[in-house]
Amino acid sequence: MHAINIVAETGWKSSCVDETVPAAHRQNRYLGKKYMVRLYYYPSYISLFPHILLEEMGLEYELVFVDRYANAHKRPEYLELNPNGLIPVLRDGDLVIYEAAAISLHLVDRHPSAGLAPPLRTSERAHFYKWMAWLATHLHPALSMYLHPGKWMQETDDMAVLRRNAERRVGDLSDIIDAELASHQGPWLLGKTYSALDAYALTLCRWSRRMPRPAVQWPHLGPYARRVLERPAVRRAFQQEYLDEPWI
Ligand SMILES: N[C@@H](CCC(=O)N[C@@H](CS)C(=O)NCC(=O)O)C(=O)O
Repeated sequence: MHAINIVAETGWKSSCVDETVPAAHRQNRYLGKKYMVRLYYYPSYISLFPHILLEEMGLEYELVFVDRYANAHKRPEYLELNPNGLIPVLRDGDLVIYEAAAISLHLVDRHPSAGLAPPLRTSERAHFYKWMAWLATHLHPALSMYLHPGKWMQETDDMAVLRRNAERRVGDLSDIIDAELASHQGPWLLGKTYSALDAYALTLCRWSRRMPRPAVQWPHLGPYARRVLERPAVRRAFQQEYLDEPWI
């Protein structure tokens, strides 16, 4: 049976000060029932990617809201889970794992019947790994630099330069995905097969929505992102995170 509980770690609730997050996140209560799988998330962060996969897989899981603006992700109890102090973390039984791409690869391997990755030892699987690495090492960091230049630069002028360069880089990378989609004309990044990659790509497309040229403006990337967004599992994840429209 598919069940989801959105919980807030009790120890973190007292210092919750974020006004930008819907109150519903704060009203969620830890229900006391221990689920096998827990995803520590913050709305619209890269945790949205494994969140979509959990919905696609129909697993029983808990979402644990990490109050980023109360610095819950920098507290010792969270740093024990992820010493980088970054969201997300997945707990799966005794396993605690961070890095969204690694979490997702673990989930697709653990639940092969969900069919969110091509069969092992095939060329398609190799391309799946290639795109997973590409999204994690090219598009994801370029968007992070555009959205959070202050993580890398101290001076305002330097931040502006970084942002301009990151914007150009996101544009070049979007051209690459757009060309890939144009080349095979399939509905999904791998062509005919919907996979975990599509959840990753959609999450990153969403991050570009306020850029001068958002992903939806590319001729193939735009319709592709809208197609991913139409999937019921994706809609459920967006709704569970109370994400505002425009979604992409
Ligand atoms: N490479 C990491 C990146 C994780 C990451 O940067 N998370 C951001 C949100 S998308 C975060 O936790 N930011 C909070 C902070 O930097 O304090 C992954 O894919 O999991």
